[in-house]
Amino acid sequence: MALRWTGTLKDRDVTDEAAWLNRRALLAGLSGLAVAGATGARAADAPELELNTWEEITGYNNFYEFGTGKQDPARNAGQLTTSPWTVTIDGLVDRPGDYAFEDILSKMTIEERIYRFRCVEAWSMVVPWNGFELADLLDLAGIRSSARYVAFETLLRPEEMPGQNSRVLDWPYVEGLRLDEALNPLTIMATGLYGKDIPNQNGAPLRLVVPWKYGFKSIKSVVKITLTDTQPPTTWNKAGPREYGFYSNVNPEVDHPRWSQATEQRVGGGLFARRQETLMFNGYADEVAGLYAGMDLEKDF
Ligand SMILES: Nc1nc2c(c(=O)[nH]1)N[C@H]1C(S)=C(S)[C@@H](COP(=O)(O)O)O[C@H]1N2
Ligand SMILES: [Mo]
Repeated sequence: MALRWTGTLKDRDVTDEAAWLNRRALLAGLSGLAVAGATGARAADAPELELNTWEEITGYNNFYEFGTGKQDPARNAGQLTTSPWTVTIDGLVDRPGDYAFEDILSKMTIEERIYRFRCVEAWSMVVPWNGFELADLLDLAGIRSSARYVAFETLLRPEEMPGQNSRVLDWPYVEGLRLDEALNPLTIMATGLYGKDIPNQNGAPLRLVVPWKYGFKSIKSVVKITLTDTQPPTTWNKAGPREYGFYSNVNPEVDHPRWSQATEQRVGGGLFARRQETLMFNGYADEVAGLYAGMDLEKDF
């Protein structure tokens, strides 16, 4: 793909946002390049995704470890120490162990992925992530044939994450995917935004991004990944099992018990901007609908 970066991000690859946007504008003019990915996902029919700005993406966040307000993460996450950082990969893998973030980076291919992002609260953005496929990281550890699910865990460090001193959620934040969801090429671990290192409020130094699921599945600041044979518990499902299912696929036809999921408000669209229609699987049905063939998506919400 024309928009692909190979190798890890070096200083020389980091451009300022303005230069980056100019490059994008140029490439967008070439048509069909707006969504770059291993699968060439949606390249033909979604060329006009309009990126949210750096300020929007890094100034309006959910990261309850730093407070429940949308501006709290940007205000409070600066104190988080993200280096050194280790990701423990264990469970049903051939090479369990502690993987240093820098070692992981040196082995991964960093790509740009422009994805729609849809929070269960019915706001949305379009985000230019940099990162690598989760499948490549799991390959490092060697997936055993008995593995069926992948469990993720966020850092637990209340000294630096003030929200963890409140009982608003069960800490550490945990999430999970079925193995085939985890291995889908759309599923990435993001390490950057707009070609820069991912800011703390967005989940530094690495966070999951699963673009066809509600945002809370995309767990931030991951320190542990465990391959299992049983469905792992997930934080929002524990907090409200009737409201937040394990799958949490974006679905305009299955409402949240307290609000409609048929439409969404784009962040930054302005107070009077029209709401836009929410797309099945957040617009990625061609790539992922097959994962759920035969399932009742109202029951397995
Ligand atoms: N560890 C952790 N991960 C998290 C959250 C959180 O509170 N803690 N919030 C989730 C929710 S609800 C959303 S919508 C996204 C927000 O990601 P963003 O701030 O990068 O837009 O992060 C998800 N990942
Ligand atoms: Mo969310």
